[in-house]
Amino acid sequence: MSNANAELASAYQTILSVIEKVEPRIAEATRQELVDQRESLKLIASENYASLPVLATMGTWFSDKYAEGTVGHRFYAACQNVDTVESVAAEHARALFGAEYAYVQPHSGIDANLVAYWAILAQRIESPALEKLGAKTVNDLSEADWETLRKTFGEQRVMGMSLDAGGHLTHGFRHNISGKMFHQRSYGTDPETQLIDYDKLRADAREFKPLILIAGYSAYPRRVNFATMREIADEVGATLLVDMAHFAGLVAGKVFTGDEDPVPHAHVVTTTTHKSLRGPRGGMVLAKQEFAGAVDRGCPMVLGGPLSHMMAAKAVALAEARTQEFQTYAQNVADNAKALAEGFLKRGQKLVTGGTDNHLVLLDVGQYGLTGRQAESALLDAGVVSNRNSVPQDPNGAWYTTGVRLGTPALTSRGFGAEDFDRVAELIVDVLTNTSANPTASGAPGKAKYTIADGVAERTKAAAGEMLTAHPLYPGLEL
Ligand code: DSN
Repeated sequence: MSNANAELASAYQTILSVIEKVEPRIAEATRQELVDQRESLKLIASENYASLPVLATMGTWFSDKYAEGTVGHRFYAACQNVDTVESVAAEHARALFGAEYAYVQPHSGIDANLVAYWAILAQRIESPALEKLGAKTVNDLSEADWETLRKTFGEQRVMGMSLDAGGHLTHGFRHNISGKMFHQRSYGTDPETQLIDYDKLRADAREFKPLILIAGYSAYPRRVNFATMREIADEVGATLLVDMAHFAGLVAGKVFTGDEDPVPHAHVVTTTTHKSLRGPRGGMVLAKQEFAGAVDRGCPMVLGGPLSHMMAAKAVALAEARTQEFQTYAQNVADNAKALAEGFLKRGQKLVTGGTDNHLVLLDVGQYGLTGRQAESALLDAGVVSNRNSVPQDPNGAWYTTGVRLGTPALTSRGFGAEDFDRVAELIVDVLTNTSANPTASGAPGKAKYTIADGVAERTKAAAGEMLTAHPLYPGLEL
């Protein structure tokens, strides 16, 4: 990431002093958050550091404007500037990803997925039903036909990756609305290789016949063949939905191309904008033209008024992502993940799937007798911010887990390179080697309590501090 520009750095000082006069605790928390982010090794695979222009664009009076509807077709007056913002963001999204259609209103990833689900239901279920009944909209249906249609929505099936194989909550998990809206079946990974077994997936899809086949993940450290996923979807009459939230930056940066680029293959693609894509917190839907009209009904179908200030920031981030500099960044994210994985492997660590070819690694900490939660906490004590994550067939369940997920997008934004990530692996191994699970009162190992040997957290923080100082976050921004 380039240096913070000096004018913005001083603007942030002014902004904080103004906030301080209204609610000093918020000004203080904001300052402290910058200190904390600067002084830790941020390895949460879904986090990043947006540029100051992106951050600044979020804080404007566009926040004060209602604009339900779509460009040129709003339910509120005086939306001419929001129209500009939404059009520019969508234009950048289409050009960046080579998408036929882009909808930039979703507030988050789950919103983007809900928009996609309802758009697919509208296109695949509602439209044919209306046509059959000679109705234009649901308003034209009799009460009885409407009841039948409502029941038909509830009978649909989705198939996505299971949570413990690296899938996401919104892909049909029982504790998410997607698992309650749809009949759901998940596909896992091969027990030996921990990789997606496309033959098994195909056989399952043939049997289950989902309306929607979902590809995408939040903790699978490998690339997916979207051409094969589309072939399977076509074979069983499913619509292919790809959730690329985690790896959108690698698609934007042309690291994932051909069969690994979801956009040409999927009917609908969803994403967040704040992970590897390095934009503001938000979501987005890309779609083939046949789904455009249905996607546009995202508001009011499942969304409230668009967050115009966030759409503006998406436009700025997407413009940044259309540069050669961003392509270099994306390649570095993938190269650094490989360096991190190799750093672990040469130090005898166990990685889910044996490595990575995207932006994350999933470290199995079972060999230390630690849960993922203990490892996450011990690492945090040492200034390493990661998050615990299930491994396939996790013996410790989804709360304690046996894995720690580590991603390279954020530190790569600070300029960390392969050698730095090898050192990061060394530091993490040092912490884990020197951490032990505390027994509970009954003598069994506790799942949450742990002890780090004296001095280890301190030496890790000192070593991390040297790297962090060499790669400053928002240089020039002093609060
Ligand atoms: N919370 C995000 C992640 O960490 O992967 C996904 O929603």
